[in-house]
Amino acid sequence: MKQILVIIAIIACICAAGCVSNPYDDIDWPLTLVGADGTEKVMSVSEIAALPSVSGHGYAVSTVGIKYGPYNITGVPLIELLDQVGGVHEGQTVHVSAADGYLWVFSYEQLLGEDLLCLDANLKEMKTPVTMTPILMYAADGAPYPYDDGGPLRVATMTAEPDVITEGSLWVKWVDRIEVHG
Ligand SMILES: Nc1nc2c(c(=O)[nH]1)N[C@H]1C(S)=C(S)[C@@H](COP(=O)(O)O)O[C@H]1N2
Ligand SMILES: [Mo]
Repeated sequence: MKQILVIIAIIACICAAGCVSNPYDDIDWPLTLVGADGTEKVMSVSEIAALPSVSGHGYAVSTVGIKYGPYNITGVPLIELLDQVGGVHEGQTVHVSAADGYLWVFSYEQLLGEDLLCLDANLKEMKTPVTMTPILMYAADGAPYPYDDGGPLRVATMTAEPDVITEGSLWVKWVDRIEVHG
């Protein structure tokens, strides 16, 4: 009798493990990374979600007013993601693009969080710079970032402190290619 219970318990564990699926496994969205020397690496959303991640505040203003957030956002810092293809160094730029043709170019300094515009609640430029990190976001408020909002992969400028509003134009939607130039 005991042996039967043990066998049932083992089968139950195997089934439970198979049922706890990763929400990113089903997302078919290949991202191509291109290094400065032309090295290409294609990554899936679940591979990106398995890299060391950071979380913080995400809040942005679009051309039509404040639109994003405040969210609690999660992603991989762009500077760390690009270590997959040889890294980014001083003097190089990073081109982030999407299938609709949108392209945003970040300088090396911006990837380190410098030279990025930050606004206060009244949309006035903040004189004291805050810590800002450009990330490739894949989750907001604990859930995969939805396609209709620009997911599954969107650039976001994450801040450590709340109530800092960043520029929506940097929040590239539907990111499918990131290239290091120079
Ligand atoms: N792929 C893509 N990302 C994009 C844009 C775009 O046209 N295409 N517009 C940018 C600009 S200028 C702003 S203000 C915000 C607007 O996002 P929304 O269209 O979701 O309001 O997304 C940014 N990211
Ligand atoms: Mo915009």
